[in-house]
Amino acid sequence: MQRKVENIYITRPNLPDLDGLLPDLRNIWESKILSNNGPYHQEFEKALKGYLKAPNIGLFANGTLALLTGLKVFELTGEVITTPYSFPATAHAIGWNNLTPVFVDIDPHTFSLDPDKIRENITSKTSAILAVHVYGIPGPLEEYQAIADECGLKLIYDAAHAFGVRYNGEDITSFGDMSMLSFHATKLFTTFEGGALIFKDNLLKPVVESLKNFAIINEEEVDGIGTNSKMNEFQALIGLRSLDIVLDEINKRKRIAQKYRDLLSDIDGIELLEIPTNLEWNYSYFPILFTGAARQERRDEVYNSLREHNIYARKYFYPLITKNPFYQKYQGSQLSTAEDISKRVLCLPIYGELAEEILYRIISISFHEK
Ligand code: T4K
Repeated sequence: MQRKVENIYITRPNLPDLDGLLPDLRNIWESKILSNNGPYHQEFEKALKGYLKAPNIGLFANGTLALLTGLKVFELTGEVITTPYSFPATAHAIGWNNLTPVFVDIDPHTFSLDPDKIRENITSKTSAILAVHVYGIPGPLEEYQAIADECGLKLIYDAAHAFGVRYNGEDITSFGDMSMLSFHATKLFTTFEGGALIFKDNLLKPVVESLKNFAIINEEEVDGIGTNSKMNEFQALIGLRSLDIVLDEINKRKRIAQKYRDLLSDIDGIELLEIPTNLEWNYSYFPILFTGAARQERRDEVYNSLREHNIYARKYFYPLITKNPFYQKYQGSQLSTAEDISKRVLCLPIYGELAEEILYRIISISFHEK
């Protein structure tokens, strides 16, 4: 009989113990409170606020709706400078607000917006910068803030990949005017689907809460065009219990990342990410970059060989958002660095339960088999 080959994915969710959840699930069933700021929502919001040391938090059904609402809160107009090297949700959040995305090039080391390119693309219509902490690694935060301050722009971070990352000892969500976290199934910290906005200005809290609840003020009044993007009680329960297990997951991933680094250290034709020393990273992704003349061909060859062995590495982020016909016309200027990186990047599987023997298999299939 043929042995069934296990599929290996880019990631697997880290879930709290099912039996431990049963009493809380029973509570939900018995209370019949399933949504609309119920007790688990309130408890998770409080616990997450403490965990991130955040001044204000709004919980959402998913990261995309959180970001879309986050942009809406600031009543932005005109153009928003952003990156082509991200998941389409980043750009979609701009479009859903009837704003124009202006895609500018990235820095080759951080994969985040190049500050010089931001400056070059600011016009009288620019109202905000939407930067992404790609793979949980931030760009030059101080420089972004200086540009925003000088030009009177809002600075918003898509921190979908950056749960638990600390920069100079501060949680990454404490920078800029607002940050969005994603708690999707593929994220380090998951509530199945889910997301959050973290922001400093206390005055924005009621606006965020209202916009995610149809902009309802009371039973008879609505104050604007809201959405329904509330996190439900089940998601909040999973989030609450997952706070206890996320650090263990980060530590397991750290060991896996170190093992990958050891195994890849003497392999020609690839580059690894440099993690700044002032960053406590979350190991959310493990990207490698292929170098040399045939770098894209080599990247695709490795991607395909792994697939033949049921190992599903991912080309995050290829193609660039601007390669999709709808977004092509919004390219601010040359995107040569972003294009180059997207053609030679491959994210290898990383998650706490990934066995060491699989790592050896991945490296062997990718670099030692012809
Ligand atoms: N901004 C950025 C920078 C983002 O990366 C994202 C999302 C967002 C904003 C939006 O946040 P959310 O609205 O999603 O909260 C995945 C995710 O769907 C997406 O959330 C994520 N970024 C993006 C980077 O990756 P796909 O299409 O690549 O996912 P999929 O379904 O192919 O899943 C990848 C692998 O993960 C699967 O092969 C197996 C594993 N997996 C996946 C799911 C859904 C599981 O083990 N269990 C699961 O339930 O987009």
